[in-house]
Amino acid sequence: MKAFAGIPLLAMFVATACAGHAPVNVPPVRATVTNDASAAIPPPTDPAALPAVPDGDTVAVHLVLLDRTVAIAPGVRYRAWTFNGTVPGPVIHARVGQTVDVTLTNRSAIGHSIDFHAALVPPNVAYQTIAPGQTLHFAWVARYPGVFLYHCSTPPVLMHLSEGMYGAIVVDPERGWPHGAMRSYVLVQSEFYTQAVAGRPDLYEGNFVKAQKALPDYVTFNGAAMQYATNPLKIAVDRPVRLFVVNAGPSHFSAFHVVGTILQTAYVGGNPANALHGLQTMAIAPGDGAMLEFTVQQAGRYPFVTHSFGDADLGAMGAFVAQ
Ligand SMILES: [Cu+2]
Repeated sequence: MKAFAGIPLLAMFVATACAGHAPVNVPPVRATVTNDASAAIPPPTDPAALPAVPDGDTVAVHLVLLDRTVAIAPGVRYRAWTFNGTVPGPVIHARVGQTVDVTLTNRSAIGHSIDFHAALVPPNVAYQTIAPGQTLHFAWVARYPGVFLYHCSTPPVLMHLSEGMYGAIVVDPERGWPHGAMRSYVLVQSEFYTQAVAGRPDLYEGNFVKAQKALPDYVTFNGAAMQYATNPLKIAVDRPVRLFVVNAGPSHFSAFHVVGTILQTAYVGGNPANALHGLQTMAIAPGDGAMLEFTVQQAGRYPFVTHSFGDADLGAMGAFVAQ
């Protein structure tokens, strides 16, 4: 060891073992809980739009847990548990190397939590359940690029997911995506398991037995059945399109397919290291995401579906219109 005099053996081992992986000097994640729920509710955002990555080293994420009635299909209102009042919750956008500074405030009726699939943290510290009236704060550093799910992980997780507690977090590679900037859309696929609220013909609530059997009444993109079949997303001829797709489940796989085109590049997990080429359909597991690129050569209407067609029939169907 004489040649390495002055370098502690353990530090050498750690540096060698971790080469090419997560950095060695990661500070421990600490969480604080305060008895204060006075935080303002951030305004709703377009669920299909990817917001800009904030400048600087820190992405401040403010999420307020709220019980809200949301529209999940035409004429169907659903009593949901939400992040910031919408299902899915807001799209979060960060870049590798940035610190994601999370403030979670519980203004709902029961305990909830948040689990970021993009984070490397001890779940018992960061993903702890907070009671109504409390605020949780913790921060983590984005280490891996990709398209990730975030969700409430309070037991039973199946119930909190089926009630609507999920969203997408996109982490850009440090030097941006391969193939440069493109028109982008975010799509979160998810299932709803419902039963009518007694005496309220247009109002529904969750049905846990249906959720356990994975027999949904609706399967949606961005929380509302068929919404993009009615109001298609605009794309342009000969201009590449980038989709950030998250499957929130809770239980069904997505077989994501755009009719009339081929996915030129598909990135498993949304990580540029996991590139596939020339796909007809991308399999996206519950709790996973993908980044997909395609280009159309002619004006027209290009439907997108999950090719698990039972689920498409329940609402997981939309369209792009190219001009
Ligand atoms: Cu919850």
